[in-house]
Amino acid sequence: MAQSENKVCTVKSWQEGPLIDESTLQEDLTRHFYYTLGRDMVGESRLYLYHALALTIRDRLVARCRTTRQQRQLSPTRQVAYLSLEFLMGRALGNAVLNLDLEDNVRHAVQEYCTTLEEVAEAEHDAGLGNGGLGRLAACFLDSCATLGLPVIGYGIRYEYGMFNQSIEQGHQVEHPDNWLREGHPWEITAPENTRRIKFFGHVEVYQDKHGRKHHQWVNTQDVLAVPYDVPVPGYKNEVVNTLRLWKSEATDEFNLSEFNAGSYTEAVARKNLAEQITMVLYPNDSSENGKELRLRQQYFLSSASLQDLLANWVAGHGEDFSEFAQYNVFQLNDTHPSIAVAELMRLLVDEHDLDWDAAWHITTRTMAYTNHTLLPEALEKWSVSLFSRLLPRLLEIIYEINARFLTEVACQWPGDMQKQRSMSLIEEGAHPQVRMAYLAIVGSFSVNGVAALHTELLTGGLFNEFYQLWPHKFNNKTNGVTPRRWLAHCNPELAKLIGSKIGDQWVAHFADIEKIRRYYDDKAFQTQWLSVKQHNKQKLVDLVKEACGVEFDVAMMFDVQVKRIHEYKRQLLNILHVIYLYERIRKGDTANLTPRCVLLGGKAAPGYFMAKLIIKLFNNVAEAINNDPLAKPYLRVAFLPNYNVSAMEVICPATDLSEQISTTGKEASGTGNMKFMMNGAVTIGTLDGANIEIRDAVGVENFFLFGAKSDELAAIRSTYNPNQIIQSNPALQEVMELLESGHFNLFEPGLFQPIIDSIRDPHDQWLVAYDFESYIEAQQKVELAYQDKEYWTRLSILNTAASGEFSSDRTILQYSQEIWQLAQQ
Ligand code: 26V
Repeated sequence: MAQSENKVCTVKSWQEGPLIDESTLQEDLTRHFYYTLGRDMVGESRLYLYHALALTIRDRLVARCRTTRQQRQLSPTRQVAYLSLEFLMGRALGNAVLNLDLEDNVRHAVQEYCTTLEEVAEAEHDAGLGNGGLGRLAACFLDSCATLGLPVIGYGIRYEYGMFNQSIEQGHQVEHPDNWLREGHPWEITAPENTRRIKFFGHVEVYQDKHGRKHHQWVNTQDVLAVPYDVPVPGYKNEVVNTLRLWKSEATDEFNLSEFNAGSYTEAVARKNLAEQITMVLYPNDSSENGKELRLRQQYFLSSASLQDLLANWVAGHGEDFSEFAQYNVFQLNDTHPSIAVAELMRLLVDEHDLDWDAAWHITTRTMAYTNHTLLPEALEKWSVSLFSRLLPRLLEIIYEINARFLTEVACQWPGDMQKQRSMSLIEEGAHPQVRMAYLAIVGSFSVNGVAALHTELLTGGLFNEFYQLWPHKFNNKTNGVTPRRWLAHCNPELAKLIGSKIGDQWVAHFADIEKIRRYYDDKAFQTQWLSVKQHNKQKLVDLVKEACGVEFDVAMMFDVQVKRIHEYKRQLLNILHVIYLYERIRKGDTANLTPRCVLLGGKAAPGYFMAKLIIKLFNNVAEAINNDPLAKPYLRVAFLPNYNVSAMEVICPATDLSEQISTTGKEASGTGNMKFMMNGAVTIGTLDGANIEIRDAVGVENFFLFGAKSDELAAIRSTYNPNQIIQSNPALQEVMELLESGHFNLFEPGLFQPIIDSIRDPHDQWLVAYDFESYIEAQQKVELAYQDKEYWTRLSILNTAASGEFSSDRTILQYSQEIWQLAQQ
């Protein structure tokens, strides 16, 4: 043996690592700029300075991440893996600077480069690894878990291309790829030593061991590697840094080599592409994408890699003894997207770790917890049995076995009721049988939760009622929340400072404290300051709208905003009808009581969603007509902000006066934009849907502009719904429809909006646009009056922020922690 191999390694341990604190920040920035990145011109692009600063901050995150890990290893407790196909993180720099309390140092350091923190931060691409609410919720949850010091690790996919970028051309949405990694992603650190191997295709062989026990071997598979990239998640001023582990797919080496040696170079390269395809692109939330094989591959890839990761860690610490595994691990499934994890955990425990079925099922059903995020039938995932049997043959066998045992339980509960067995089966029968993923998630989990009170009621009373009857104890509600760090402290620093001047800064980490600001809602001087902050924020949005849309907004007018994914149930169409109604009034000279307003709409339509795209086009055509009409200018300005994303919302929500939350009752599971607006002092006009109900209760019914049908009236309304009659009997709506139908907004494109007109007039219109029009207009008129009284409106605004305490994701996560995860109190 060589001499050197006997030597004890004397490399410094982590405790003795180089000094990393505020005092060395300036030096580190310079070092990264000059040496890591090899730059020397101070005037060089902001991008390099951003990278140097990100690396400087990352050093500090890495140090804390290590300490966090070390401390947890010293006293192990139960930990949570949050499994999600989406993490909509947005930008990381500003958030890290805030949470590490480095703002003053960083501002000082970048001054040397003749620029500002804000300018440098603009160089960062949004990490847009999510569609909307569900993905952003996962990001807010990670922030809250780290802030509360909870041992929670996020597991997701490192998509090469995130949510598509949207531009507007001739009023139409055009999609562009989001190549967010092109200029590098300085926050991530890869851990190739933790690479996992994922199986696809192949077949299952059964053999008996010498004790007569049956074993299943999934063989002849085509394997793909999962390589982890770790992104640090800092808690707010508490030294904790958690991890978000994102998996990238890569081809295995031997796979390439064997084909290569057989002379099939091109085939080998093609297969490499196939493997790398898995994490290439985030699927848009689009029912036309349902059933796509690549999406199922992504789901299994994430689930298998993450579970293998956790099991490998367990085995490293405990060997093959899984008796205490369930005591130390929880898996939270973010919707059904990772629900194949239920079957995969069974496979890993039974096939790869030799547990018997019952022991494995005991562990699975004590570690899995499922969150539902939608009641829309088209969003409930089903996968064809034939696809499953080809792509994941062993998983299908396991699902059948779970189902057989489950149906025995159903038969015990409802003896002789075959219909029950059919309706609750994990397999939907028919010409093309399907696996019902939500049912798999429910059967395999100890907890099933909805995301707002009404949503959970509708789940237990409707969609999942049979399961609720069988296992009422599994079901619970966890009303969503958003992180007050990003959605108030970071995005609205002026308001944060004003709040701080009155009630101190405790609220940033203890958001229930925000209620203390209520004391000042009648204080004139405070109101003046509040209003002045709002005006500043509005000016920033004016600049953004001018630059992005070429439309002049005016801070003196009311800012009326609806930003969210474009979907019929969210009823951007109702908003447009109101805009047309206002325009009609202006054209008729009926402007006596009209409050001047700027209407802003933003959001992406799924690329295959025809109606959503047509709604964008209609809004843009209406905007064009209004903005070019000098009559309208003093009263109404209308703009569609292209490419709505997390960073845009950081400018939009602090500047908004009126928050539009106008979905058809029963359709929006919770909503979270509603909470961001509320925190920033916007007043809501909304239906009794999702978390709007709780928002209205919190702020007081007199401080919320309610309209629309109630959820318990819907069945009766739908059964006799006659939109044409409603239109006929409502002169305002009649005029709006006439203007729309006259082709006024599509002079050169006859018939363009016919599908929209037809949908409003359709007695089967699920979204009840015509039904709610009248009450919407009435509520808008109340808004106008309220806004005209500046003092009254400012009071409303203060009251909204003051009442937003319960919509912090810290509250939500504490509830998950205590009621589902049962984590030790930190
Ligand atoms: C479905 C699909 C199907 C095709 C492939 C891609 C894809 C991606 C996502 C989805 C389901 C999305 C469900 C969802 O986003 N729900 C939203 O969750 C928010 C957080 O709980 C909630 O505030 C919103 O009300 C709810 O719509």
